[in-house]
Amino acid sequence: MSRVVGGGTPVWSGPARAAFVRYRMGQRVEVMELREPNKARHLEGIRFIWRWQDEDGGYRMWVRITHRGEEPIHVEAIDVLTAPVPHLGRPPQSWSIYQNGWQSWTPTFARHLSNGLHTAPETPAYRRWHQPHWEVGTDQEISSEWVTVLTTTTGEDRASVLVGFVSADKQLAEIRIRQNGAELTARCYCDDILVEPGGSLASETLVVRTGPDPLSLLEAWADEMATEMKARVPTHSPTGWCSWYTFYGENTAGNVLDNVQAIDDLDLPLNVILIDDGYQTTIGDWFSLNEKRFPQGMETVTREIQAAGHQVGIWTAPFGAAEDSELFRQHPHWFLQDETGAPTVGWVHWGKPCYALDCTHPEVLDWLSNTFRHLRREWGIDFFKIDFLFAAAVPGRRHDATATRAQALRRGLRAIRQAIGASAFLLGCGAPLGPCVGIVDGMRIGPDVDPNWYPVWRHDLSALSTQNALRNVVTRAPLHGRLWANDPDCLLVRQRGENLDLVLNEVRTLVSLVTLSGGLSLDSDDLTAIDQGRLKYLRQALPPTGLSARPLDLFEHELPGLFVLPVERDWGRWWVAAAINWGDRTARTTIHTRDLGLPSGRYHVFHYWRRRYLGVTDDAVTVTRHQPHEAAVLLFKPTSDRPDLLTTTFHICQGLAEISSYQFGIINAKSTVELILEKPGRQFGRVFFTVPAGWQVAEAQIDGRLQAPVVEAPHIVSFGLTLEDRAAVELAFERTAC
Ligand code: 9PG
Repeated sequence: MSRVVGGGTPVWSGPARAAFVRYRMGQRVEVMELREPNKARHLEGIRFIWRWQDEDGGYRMWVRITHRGEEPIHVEAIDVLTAPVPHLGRPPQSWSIYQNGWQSWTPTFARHLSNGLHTAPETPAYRRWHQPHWEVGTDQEISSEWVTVLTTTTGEDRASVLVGFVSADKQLAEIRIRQNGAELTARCYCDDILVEPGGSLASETLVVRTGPDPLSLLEAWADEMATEMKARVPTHSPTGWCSWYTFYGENTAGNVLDNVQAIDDLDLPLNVILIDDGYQTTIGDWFSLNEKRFPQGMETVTREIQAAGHQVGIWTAPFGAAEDSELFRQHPHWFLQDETGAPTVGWVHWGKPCYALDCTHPEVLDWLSNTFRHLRREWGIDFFKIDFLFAAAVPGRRHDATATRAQALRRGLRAIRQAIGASAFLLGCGAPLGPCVGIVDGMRIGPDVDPNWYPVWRHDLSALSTQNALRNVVTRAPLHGRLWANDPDCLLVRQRGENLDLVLNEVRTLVSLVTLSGGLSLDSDDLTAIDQGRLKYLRQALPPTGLSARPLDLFEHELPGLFVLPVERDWGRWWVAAAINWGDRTARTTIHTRDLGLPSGRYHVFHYWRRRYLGVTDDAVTVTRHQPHEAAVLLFKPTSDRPDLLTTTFHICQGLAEISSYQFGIINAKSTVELILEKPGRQFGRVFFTVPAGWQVAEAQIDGRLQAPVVEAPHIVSFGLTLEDRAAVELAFERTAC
């Protein structure tokens, strides 16, 4: 059987592990079994080889088929590895398993085996949206797309194993776990593609890695996939405004331009103006505008947005066409077909069936090129949100019988990327994750946010709801900055009322987790009517830092409660930790510094949203009255024996985004701290300083004007200031007379 040696590599020997290739020759189904690595087997002129490389801390493997026979074959699937699950030293009941969803909106979490199987709604519509193999019917296996990590619960002897594909451009691939955790299969779906004599086929590349910490394994896997797939990671996470979550498809040119005006009046650092779903007459006819809403055409609108200094973004769902579209009427042969030859429904868009385009058809690729070239050149679009991408990868009969669904999707994506050029930003949405790596710049990683915390009209983990959106923001955080920039979906900060049912704590949680995740930062409020008291939350989220927090208890809780951003600057080191109360009751939450990954030592603790200094700890801190759905954002900063900056309230990351310069000086009994804060717009906030025993503030100047400190607690002072683009804070401290 298999075992993990000293937390090291699993040892599989003899018949315990194998690879399988399932294919069809005529009507005959064959299963080729490969038990010996690196040794070819031949059958009817077809050569099969299971490549296997031992690597430091694991393995790398793939299967290759070379067809030198006479008769064409159809390949159904390649199991790159079937093996007993490695022993992790503890019984399977105590394991937790990462289950990655298929596409952007599919729920993702780590679940304990003892909690049973997570079951998603078994409706045909759900399966079509969220499961890559929706025709196969229900099964009782755990499946995780492209990658999984299995781990024992925390402890000294924690052992974890990652099984994951590091390439994803050839087949859709997943890891399946059967028999209560006893056996696993890493499978590449070849979709019955045709391999002609003379042809060949390779599976995706699988790695197996072991180590103590499951989160680090997942991060390292994402790094490896990024290298293998040449991921595009933008240097800065985009900011912007999106029309969807206020106007919901009823957005007019007037709404959009009024919001552009409001953004400029309020001096908000929101760059991209994203015109979401609703400007077009129907899915597929992207140049046929809804005349009531966009009477002057799109070019006038985009020109005005650009004249105001913004980039223009547009939403499309490029791989489908509604049944009432001209595209479908004129080109019925451009669509995927089912066995009866009828067009395949990709998805149902707000009640309207949309057929799935066949991205292996050259005319479809030409149409995609022309469409996106026009959007880029004539409309002047810089930012493309391409949605419902899974439609290109639904099962169906394709023009090119040698292309898998993953390849079809990738051909469609590549046509779009080539048409818009490397400088435009491409955001995937409703997208099967793997095949998008290397082509998109950004990726929606969760279900839609919503004016409601819990789903209102469909109760499952993929339904529109802020809680569902935030689950994936946290559980898919390891992908950010590695495979692309994560899009956590939009910020909503408007006041509670008709258009928003979130209470203040829930708004703060949305803003906190989105900001700590470091990805795209798009607001979707009607900014022409925004309350000043709410605008401040948006300002504290901007700009995005680009750095993501880590879900430290990802493998302990399906809804992780500790999302921690470690920060290191040449002038200091601190941690911003969101402790999330997902429950519906007020709680008392104790957080141990060792669970945050802090080196042992003494730390100042600051409660960001309550603006309260909680004192010094070398062990734990307790959040009393931790409200339902509240993310308590806590700063941990090492204590020091000299006066120092503690924090600022201008940004949730507390110094990472807004401090552009920090100078410290010490001469004899005097020390000075000089800070420059920089942030667009006008905002009020405070800066906090620690003043250790033996020191006192001698003089403080804000933008050259003397200001007296406010004593917040023993050894903690603060200064209030209005930051308008830039502010200078200069402090002199002196020794107290003993
Ligand atoms: C526009 C929207 C927004 C949003 C996208 C996508 O029917 N549904 O369940 C459903 C779910 C999500 C959804 C649309 C429909 O959202 O994620 O940001 O662009 O399309 O239609």
